[in-house]
Amino acid sequence: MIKAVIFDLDGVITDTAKYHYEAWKKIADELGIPFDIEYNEKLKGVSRMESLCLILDNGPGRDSLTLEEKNELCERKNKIYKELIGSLRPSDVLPGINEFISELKKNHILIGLASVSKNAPEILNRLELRDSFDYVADASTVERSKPYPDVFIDNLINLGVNPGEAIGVEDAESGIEAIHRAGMKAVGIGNKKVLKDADIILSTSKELSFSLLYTSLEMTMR
Ligand code: B16
Ligand code: MG
Repeated sequence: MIKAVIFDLDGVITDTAKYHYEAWKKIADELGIPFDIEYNEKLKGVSRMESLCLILDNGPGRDSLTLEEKNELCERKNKIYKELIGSLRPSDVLPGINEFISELKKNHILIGLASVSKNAPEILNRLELRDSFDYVADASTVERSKPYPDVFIDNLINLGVNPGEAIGVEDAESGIEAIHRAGMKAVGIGNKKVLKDADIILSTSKELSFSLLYTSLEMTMR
């Protein structure tokens, strides 16, 4: 039986994934390291520092800079990113998300948020969405980023549901792995090749509906 739906933030609730990419692209260009949208898929859902290390892996390697230099680049990326999210407003919630959340509430389904971003609280405030979630797990409640399952497990514990009663919604390969490692079913939104391991793959958030989850996943859940 479905009792909870746990959402990723960046790239599912709002399109901040494109801002992460834009900010990292500036840093990669400065460093003279090749970086494109395809390589960016690896960065989705992983922590800020690990994102930088993945970019360095495509160039001189993650050990080519000192920790101090890496921290400085991470801070600079975050400054660029914060400028980009500064104009976020409620109309930037992706299509179909508000309707899907209302439908879940009508069906008494608990709603969680699983983001590893330190900027998650600010984004939720800007979107005026904080009160829509029964529980929010972010970088302040868990340390390890996706593909570790921690951010989803933290939700399960605080929402009081079993993994077999919850569904995770993600746009990142690392996020689908994290959902499965938490023992939950996964809905992927976006690139079918990248999200191939998800239990259901949708092209856009507009396609999300409770009846779709119910008919496609309920029978397979404990
Ligand atoms: P920050 P999510 C993740 O958020 C992003 O997908 C990932 O690109 C980013 O590096 C990570 O948060 C850390 O974000 O630099 O803002 O702390 O997808 O888990 O909502
Ligand atoms: Mg995401």
